[in-house]
Amino acid sequence: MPFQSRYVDGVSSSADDTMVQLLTPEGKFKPSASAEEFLPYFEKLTDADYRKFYREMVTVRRYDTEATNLQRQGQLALWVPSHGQEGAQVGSAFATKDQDHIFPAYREHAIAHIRGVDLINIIRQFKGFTHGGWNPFDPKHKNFHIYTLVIGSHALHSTGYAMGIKFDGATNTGKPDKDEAVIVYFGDGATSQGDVSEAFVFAASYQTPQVFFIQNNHWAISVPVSVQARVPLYTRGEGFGVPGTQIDGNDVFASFAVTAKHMDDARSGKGPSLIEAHTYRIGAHTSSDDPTKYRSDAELQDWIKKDPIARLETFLKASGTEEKFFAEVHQEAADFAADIRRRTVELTGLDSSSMFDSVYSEPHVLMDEQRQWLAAYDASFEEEAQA
Ligand SMILES: Cc1ncc(C[n+]2csc(CCOP(=O)(O)OP(=O)(O)O)c2C)c(N)n1
Ligand SMILES: [Mg+2]
Repeated sequence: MPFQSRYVDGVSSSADDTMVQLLTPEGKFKPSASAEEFLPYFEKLTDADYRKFYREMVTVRRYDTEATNLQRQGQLALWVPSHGQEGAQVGSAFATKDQDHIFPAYREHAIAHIRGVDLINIIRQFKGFTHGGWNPFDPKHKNFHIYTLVIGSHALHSTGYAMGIKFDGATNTGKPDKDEAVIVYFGDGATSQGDVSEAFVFAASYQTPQVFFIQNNHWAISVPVSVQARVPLYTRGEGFGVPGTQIDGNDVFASFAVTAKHMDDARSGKGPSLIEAHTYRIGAHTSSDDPTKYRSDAELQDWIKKDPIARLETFLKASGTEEKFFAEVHQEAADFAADIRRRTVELTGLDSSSMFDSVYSEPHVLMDEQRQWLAAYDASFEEEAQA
């Protein structure tokens, strides 16, 4: 008899009853039984932290809308929207410490912002005006590594980096404020890549200080998660020796509390672990995709009801936050987006010879030859024009 997929409805499912949730989709604070071990982390948060989470989610969603519009207006070659995934991203990013290293895929705009990366850098990338990196070309500015579009490959990079941290003795030193760990973000589809399985093997063998954070947004372009996985993804690591927790990824509190504990465990020598955050990509896969071709409106509407921002807003209002706060946050977000728009239009491209600059860390004879060849080639057009 074929093994029955536990992603039951063939398209999206659903969560196990072990899923950790603190804030219900209706915005009620009602921790699930499975949340108990994570509650001490939530209890460290203050009202100011709740508002900070809200501000970040609203700001990055507004930024994402602006970037989508800029792409449609011909300013960007491509855009990868993050709309809907702000709860998973904001909660987990606030659970990292400055000394931790983050390995993103390509949709982690909120995480970049929380780490202090100026978001014009992401725009620059999707405008094709960089060879990678941030501020403007540093591949690990704020310990936020480069966006990686080769699906799953950065799982191996992150595990290699975490092995390095361990060999350097920079983790589990007994000084929690100094101990380093790694967190790597990838999607449900990426779990089908061999690189991710290999990363699990090495992480378990070397007991690396790291967390694998899967944003299960239920689709890998047009392929549903039920095709990628016959078992819930949080159990995918078990056979490798990488234990996992499943969370409601649209619950920013669950994302914070669970990631904080997993990262603390990683920093204190308890080895690698995995988090599967159930969330949903509300927009298209990228600006080149049309999701109406493969998913139903009913499914989309169902997930819109679970929106991470709306539920925190309900919670904040019920706990006495004044209207003025929400109005201010939305105004700030609009100003932020307007500033991004202005700076996007002002960005200038790179000189084509810059492609040779970052291939090797030191001058290289082959790069010099190719640079000269390109210069002569470019000059030949000028000669042609004058002839
Ligand atoms: C190695 C590789 N194969 C295929 C692709 C094409 N591709 C780009 S995104 C994507 C789907 C990824 O889905 P998932 O990991 O769930 O991440 P999501 O985009 O949903 O956040 C694919 C197949 C690629 N970029 N790299
Ligand atoms: Mg996906």
